Amino acid sequence: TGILAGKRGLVMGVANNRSIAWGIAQAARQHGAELAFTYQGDALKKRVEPLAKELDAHVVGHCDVTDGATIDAVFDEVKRLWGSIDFVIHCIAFSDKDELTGRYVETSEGNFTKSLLISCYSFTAIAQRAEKLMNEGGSLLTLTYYGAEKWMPHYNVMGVAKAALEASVRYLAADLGPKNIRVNAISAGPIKTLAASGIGDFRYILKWNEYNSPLRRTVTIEEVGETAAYLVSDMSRGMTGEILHVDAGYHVVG
Ligand code: 0WD
Repeated sequence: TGILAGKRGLVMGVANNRSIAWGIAQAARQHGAELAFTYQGDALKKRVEPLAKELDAHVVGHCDVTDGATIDAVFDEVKRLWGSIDFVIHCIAFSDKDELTGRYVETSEGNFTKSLLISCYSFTAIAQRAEKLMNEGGSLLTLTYYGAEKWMPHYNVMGVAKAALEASVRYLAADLGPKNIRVNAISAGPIKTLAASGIGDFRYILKWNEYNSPLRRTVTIEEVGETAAYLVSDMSRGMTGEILHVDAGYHVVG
């Protein structure tokens, strides 16, 4: 039972038990979904396997989104396992840490290209594979941040990548809508994760959100998870191309 009973979904981007992807996976499982996980490299495999076990989830293999063959491989494995898929959760982003501090204007061409490839194009690359396994419709979900809409200190090239990611949510929604495949994003408030620890002055950003957001606090991966469960469930079946803020309301004041 639950709003996701009978639904099967792939979760990409679990690094550890602080990952937003993990909060989403837990909520999706609580609401009845059957899950599969990918991991990036052997180091994360050791972390992802026990977490997957906790949720009776499958582990469908290594996926580094800079290598399209590994994306094909995990979707082939999903096809072999389930035949079709109902939702995909994309929680993947990257920038060289050295460029998440100081000025955006210093961004190198190499890091710009790599950041956009991993943080933005990968969602489209995944949509291409998912579409083939979503004959009954489906739901694709990605994670973004307010730095896409407004300048934020140190977010730099990630802000530019997230702006492109948000635009791609709209283009993908238009392309895939006729097949009843919905495409949405959650714009999450700052949460202390491995990826966030690479952003300069992150603790200050957390404090700033605590003092200034309407709810006077930051959000948790559980809260992002619950909203994600809704967005990949039929309860949100009339929504696509949407960027939903789960940020304690910060976007209305920031
Ligand atoms: O405050 C935050 N933490 C927010 C995060 C606020 C708003 C949005 N987000 C976004 C992030 O930008 C990202 O898109 O949420 C998503 C998930 O991030 P997270 O949960 O904050 O971070 P983390 O637990 O580190 O997971 C991101 C993972 C990687 O972990 P590490 O830290 O090892 O880079 O993205 C994956 C990887 O598992 N990843 C890749 N996966 C496949 N191929 C690749 C890649 N090339 N690069 C990174």
